[in-house]
Amino acid sequence: MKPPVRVAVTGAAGQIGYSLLFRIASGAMLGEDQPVILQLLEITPALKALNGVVMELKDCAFPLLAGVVTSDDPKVAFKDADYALLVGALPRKAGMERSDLLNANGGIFKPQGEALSEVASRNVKVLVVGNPANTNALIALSNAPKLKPSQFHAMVRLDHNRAISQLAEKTGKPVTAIQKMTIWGNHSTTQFPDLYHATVDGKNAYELVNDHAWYETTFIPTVAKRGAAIIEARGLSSAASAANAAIAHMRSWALGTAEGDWTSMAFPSDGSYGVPEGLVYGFPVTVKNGQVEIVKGLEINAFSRAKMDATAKELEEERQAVKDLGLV
Ligand code: NAX
Repeated sequence: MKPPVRVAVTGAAGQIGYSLLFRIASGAMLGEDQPVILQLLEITPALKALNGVVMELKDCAFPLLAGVVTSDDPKVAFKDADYALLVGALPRKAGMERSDLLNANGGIFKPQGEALSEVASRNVKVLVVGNPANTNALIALSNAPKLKPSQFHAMVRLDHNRAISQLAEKTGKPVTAIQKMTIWGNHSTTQFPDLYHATVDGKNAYELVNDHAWYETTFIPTVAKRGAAIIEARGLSSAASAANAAIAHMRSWALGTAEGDWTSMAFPSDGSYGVPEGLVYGFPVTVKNGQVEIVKGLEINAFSRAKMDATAKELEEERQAVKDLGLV
C-alpha cells in the first residue's frame, strides 16, 4: 500500500462536502490503492455538524481512510496538504452587489491562499469550487507567493459533464461516445461550451447535430444555466453532481486524462488562444504525470471567438473589481 496523502477540504460540513468526503475516502478520487488523511476546515459554528459527518465517515470503516483532522484554522487544515478542495464560500444573497460578493469571498480566499502558501505541501494541487470559483482562485493564488499560480485551478468540470450529458441526449448516444468537450472561460452564464471540436463516436459533434439554432439557443443556455434550473427544481443548489465533478477534476489532475481525449480545467492563462494572461480561464487540457497541457492548435471560428472574448471580458471585470478591493 502507498503511504497516505493529505487531502484538505473546506466547507466540509456543507452540502457538497456531504457528497464529497465519502467518495474521497472510498478511493474514487485518487485510486483504490491510495490511502488518504482528510483534513477538514469549517467555520467555528459548523464544527459540531462537522463532527457528526466525521462520526459517519468513521462508521463507514473505509479501508483507505488513514485519519481525519478537523479545524476552524486554515493553518491546521492545510498543513502538509497534497490536495486542497476549497468548497466553502459565501453564496450571493438577495440584494448583494457583485462587489459585495467578491469582497465577502475575498475575506475567505485571501487568508486561505496565505495559509496554503505557508503550510501546504510545496506540490499541493488546489481546486476552487466555491463561487465565484474562477475569481476566488485568482484571489487565493495572488496571496500565495510561495506556490506557483499553476497550482491553483477553478472547477468547470461540472459544466463539462453537463455539456456531455446534453449532447448525449440530443444525439441518442451514450455519454461514453463523447470526447473532446471543452468549456472555455468562466464558471458562469458567460461560459462557452464548444461543440466544434467535440466528437461523438469519433465524428465531429457540431456537424453531426447540424443545427446551429439548437446549438446557440438551446444547448449553450441549457448548459450555462443548469445550476439555476437545479435550484428551481430542488430548492437547493447542485451538490452531488458538483462533488462528482470535483472528484473527476482531481482524478484527472492526479492520474491523467485518457489517451485520445481531453477535459476542461480553469487555471491562470498563459496567453493561449488570445486569453489575457493571468485570468483563471477554462481551457481544453490533457494531463500526463501531473503535467497539465493546454490542447494547442484548435481552430477558432468567429462564433467561438466572440463567445470566448465575452467570457474573458467578464473575468477581466471581476479581476478589476478584486484589484480595486485590494484582494489581488
Ligand atoms: P453550503 O452552504 O451547503 O456549504 C458551504 C459550507 O462552507 C458551509 O458549511 C459553511 O459553514 C462553510 N464555510 C463558509 N465559510 C467558510 C470558511 N471561511 N472556511 C471554511 N468553511 C467555510 O454550500 P454548498 O452547496 O456545499 O456549495 C459550496 C460552494 O460551491 C458554493 O459557493 C457554491 O456556489 C459552489 N458551487 C460551485 C459549483 C461549480 O461548478 N464550481 C457548482 C456547485 C456549487 O454551486
